[in-house]
Amino acid sequence: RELQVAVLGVGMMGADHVARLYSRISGAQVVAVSDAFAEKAEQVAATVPGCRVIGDPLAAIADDDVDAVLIATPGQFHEEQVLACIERGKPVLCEKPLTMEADSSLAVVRADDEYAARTGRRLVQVGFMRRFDPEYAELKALIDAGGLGEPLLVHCAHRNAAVPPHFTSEMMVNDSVVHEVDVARFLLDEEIAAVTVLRPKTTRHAVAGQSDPLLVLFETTSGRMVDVECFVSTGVGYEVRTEVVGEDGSAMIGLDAGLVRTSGGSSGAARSTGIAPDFRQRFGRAYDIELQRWVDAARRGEVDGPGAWDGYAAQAVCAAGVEALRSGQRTEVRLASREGTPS
Ligand code: ISE
Repeated sequence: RELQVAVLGVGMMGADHVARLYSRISGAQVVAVSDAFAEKAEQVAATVPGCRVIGDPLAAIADDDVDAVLIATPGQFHEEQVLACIERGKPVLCEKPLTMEADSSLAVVRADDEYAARTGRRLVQVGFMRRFDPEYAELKALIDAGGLGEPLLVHCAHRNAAVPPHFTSEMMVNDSVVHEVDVARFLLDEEIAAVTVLRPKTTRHAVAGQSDPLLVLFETTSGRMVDVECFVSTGVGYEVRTEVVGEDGSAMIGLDAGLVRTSGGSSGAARSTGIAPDFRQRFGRAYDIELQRWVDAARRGEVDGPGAWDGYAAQAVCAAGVEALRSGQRTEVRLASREGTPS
């Protein structure tokens, strides 16, 4: 039968996923939604025929009609909800963060391991959608085919037009740079061993009291380096660029070079391309591919994307990143042993 999905949390991301599952993903049906704001849940449920509102997210996970769960609730609820999915043996796609701290993420890794040891099947996928973006996938394939020779450096830019007033520099690390953490681990196929965070001169558009932009440096276990410019109040648009520099060449993605338009005017002729306003446009295709593959894999009893370990490793690097931001010092990442956790 089609995969019967419950979506927990139908704010911006969750509502976007409900619409996606309903209109663009095959083999799945949204049968239940849950949200702390009952009115919001009713509103979203009304857009999908046959979709029920189940107020209590744990009851939605336990419901007999629900085969799989997509979690898009605020991060502090993820731990309890993901663990409940594992307990019920239900595949779960959890938006990042997997949980709020590295320790609790490690507990999820161990629970998923324990389930896999018993049943031969894993359940947890983390919503690092960039891995499904066609440009990132092409870059990864190029690296894996040896097209750049040995990769040595990665340069990243991650810019947002604006962020809400509660968005702190810690959140820049935990919510924004976390994507580059996953990209670096994905592209280079190794762990990040140390993090340094520098605070360049701050824009006058920064959230009061915060450092924006930040420059973040990752060192991998084999000594490669990844620099990340994270700038969340550019006033421009959503710009995500990644350039990998190898021994035998370099490759860059994220130039937004879709449609190139020429125009005239009093200030002179120009050639321009568009810039996505936010991640829903820039990574729309990535989300579609991510969800289609999640649904297909769940129906086969598999996970086909970043798993619990990737969620844990990202949390461990971000924890070191927040420490580095506060201290100004190079900070080593504390990572547990991966015993019993195959890649
Ligand atoms: C948000 O949570 C994301 O995941 C976006 O990709 C990122 O660009 C943004 O800064 C975060 O707030």
